[in-house]
Amino acid sequence: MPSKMLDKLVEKLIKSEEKRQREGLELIPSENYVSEDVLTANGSVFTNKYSEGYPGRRYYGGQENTDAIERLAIERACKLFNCKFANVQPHSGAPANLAVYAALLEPGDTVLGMDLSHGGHLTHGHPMTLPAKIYNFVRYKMKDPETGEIDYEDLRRVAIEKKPKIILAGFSAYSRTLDYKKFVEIAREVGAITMADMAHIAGLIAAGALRNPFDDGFDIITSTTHKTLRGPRGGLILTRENEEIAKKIDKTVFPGIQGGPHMHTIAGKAVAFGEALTPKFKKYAVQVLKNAKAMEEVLRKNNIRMIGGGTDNHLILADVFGSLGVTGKEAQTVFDEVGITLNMNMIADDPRKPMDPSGIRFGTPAITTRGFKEKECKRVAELMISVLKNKDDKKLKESVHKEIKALAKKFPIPKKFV
Ligand code: DSN
Repeated sequence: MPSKMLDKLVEKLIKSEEKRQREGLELIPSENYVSEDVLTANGSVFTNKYSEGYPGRRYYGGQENTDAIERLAIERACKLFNCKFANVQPHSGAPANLAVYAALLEPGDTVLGMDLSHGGHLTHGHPMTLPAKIYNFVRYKMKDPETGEIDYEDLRRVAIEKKPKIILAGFSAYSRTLDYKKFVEIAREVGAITMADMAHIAGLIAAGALRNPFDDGFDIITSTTHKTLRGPRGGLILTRENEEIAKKIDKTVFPGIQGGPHMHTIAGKAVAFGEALTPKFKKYAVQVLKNAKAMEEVLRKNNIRMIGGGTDNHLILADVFGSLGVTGKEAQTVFDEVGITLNMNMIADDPRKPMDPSGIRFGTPAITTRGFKEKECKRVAELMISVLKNKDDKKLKESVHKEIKALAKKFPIPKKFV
């Protein structure tokens, strides 16, 4: 931010948020820190520009720089994810998913997605959302929450019975690996399009640390750009090779559901995609996975139940109520007190309510950006367990908070990523 702002009220809040981020540990698995270059691009004069349309086909003049920046973002996105087409205009993940549904479905058509209580996302058909009012969402689940394996037999049975137009793989609270090949086989059997919402793991896929659904034949990937991908808040739609699908998606993003693209965000995306193409980012992604495994080990040793039995990615979903009698909300609150931010979360078939569920969800993308390795992650997991076991012990919480602050100071949020 500029050293001095005229609006002192807003300046104060920005500074206070900077301090919160600097002094605390961010364990929300969908959050991360961006580089100074991404911040600069995102806060640049591109915010002043209207660019309705696509590069070379805009409805306003003065597009020589916006065209170049959007082309660069598209080219880098295609290179990162090994695909032919990218739409970098979605404002975030929800409009990206809506655009795919609207481009490829008629009202009433069926989508087969992961059950929300088993890790799926709101935009995959939660009854409160607009897509659920327009389309018919049906579900698949885990076979067994203790292993996290998807019940592929049931998925196939439902696909044959309900004839979905889209089969959707993707999640926001699932810690295991999906068998993309099985999804593609089933989709081909019933004539469905395959869509992967990889918002959480996009950076890990881009870096080659996790499997790319396109390599197994998926048609479409949607994502946000601000989680493991470490870009500005935004969305992204990728099409592997089918130009007809890509054209329908472009038309649906604009003018279908969005107006002018946010060119400052697209500039930030271009920077982040460039950073993700570097060898340093590959190392980062591998470390995110190692760090999550290190935390998993500590939880296992302490008999904390993890949904899916552990993690193959960046996140852990722990049943703190079942394991320790502490509710998700109580855990989130007590962690706030000691400078650890994470979120309460429903677990599979949770008997409790969304505003005070049985679980907590946490992950390693942001602390890995700070430079944490397995040793520090194990220590954080140990501290977390001691806080959960002694949540009313003021002295213990004070000492944990002190240690968390010291760790945050030792590993400052970096400014340059390449
Ligand atoms: N809100 C995001 C998350 O935390 O997973 C998903 O959109």
